[in-house]
Amino acid sequence: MKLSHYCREFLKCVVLPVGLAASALLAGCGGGGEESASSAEQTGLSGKKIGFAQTGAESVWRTAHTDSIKSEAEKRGVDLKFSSGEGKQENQIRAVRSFIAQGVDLIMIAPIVETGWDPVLKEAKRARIPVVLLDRRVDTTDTSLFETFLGSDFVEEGRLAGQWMVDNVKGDAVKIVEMQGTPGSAPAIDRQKGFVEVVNANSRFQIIESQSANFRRADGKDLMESLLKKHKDIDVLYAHNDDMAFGAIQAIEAAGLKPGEDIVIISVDAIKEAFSMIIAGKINCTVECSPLLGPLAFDVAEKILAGEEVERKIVMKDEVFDATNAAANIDSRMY
Ligand code: GYE
Repeated sequence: MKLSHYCREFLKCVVLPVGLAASALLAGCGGGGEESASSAEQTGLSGKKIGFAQTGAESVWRTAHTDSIKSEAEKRGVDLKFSSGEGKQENQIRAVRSFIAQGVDLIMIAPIVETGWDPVLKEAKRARIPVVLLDRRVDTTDTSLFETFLGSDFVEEGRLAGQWMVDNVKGDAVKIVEMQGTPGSAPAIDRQKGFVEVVNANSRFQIIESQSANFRRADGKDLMESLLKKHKDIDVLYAHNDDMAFGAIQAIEAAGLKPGEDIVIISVDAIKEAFSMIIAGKINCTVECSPLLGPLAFDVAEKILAGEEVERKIVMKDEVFDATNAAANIDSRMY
């Protein structure tokens, strides 16, 4: 019964067309302003201490993710202890230890990289503090160290990006440069994996270079500058997030080339600015990854603290945007 109730909420939130997904997350899953604040089901977290160890503020996506968690915590009267890791795992681990020392009721972590979490997760388990993994997963053999993972399927995002390319980019010897996210992070590893899977199955395509620009706009610009110097014949840029693609676009334009025409640009996140870029013809495709995890994250936290069972993995449904649907969806983008 508990589970099926949860599944209903989950379906409302997740298995919806993307244009509606963000509003469904907010309206359908208990993020709905005054109504949610006053409904009995939403008061369970009032006064609870929840620690959230965020990665940092590397991208527009990340800022939207932070805002979603903070605003939802406020709506529900949660005493949120927020910590930004500023791009460093050691800062995140220190934050988790301090949450444990403060005796929080639950800990949320958006783990910057996949490995190296076991010791601190064991400390949380010993202190009987449940852990929810938000957005990025960890690499551990002991899955009892966290209650659930809530986020997107990054391998599938990589596949969607690759499939869009196969369906839309013509030519027999298409040369691709890949701009990876933070080394060792789940989205960088998985977005590469899914994309490479599709490329390897299509002999028309070849990845000629793959380097990290850390999910950051400035790094994307620098990396693209050096790639343009090195390769005169880049056909496609696949960037693991929109911010890096925006930086790359500046470098492409500075080199006298037309982004979106001379070089096809495919990225991930689907932030509002990427929709404008698609409409302007500078980005060809962006694969969605929703940062609006706050309402669902606190629904899950509430259930865990009430002793209810939750799904071990809660996966958001992502869609693909390009010139065929960007204009129709830009106004409903919330980030
Ligand atoms: O794509 C990127 C951010 O983990 C899904 O992190 C997230 C990624 C997102 O910095 O913009």
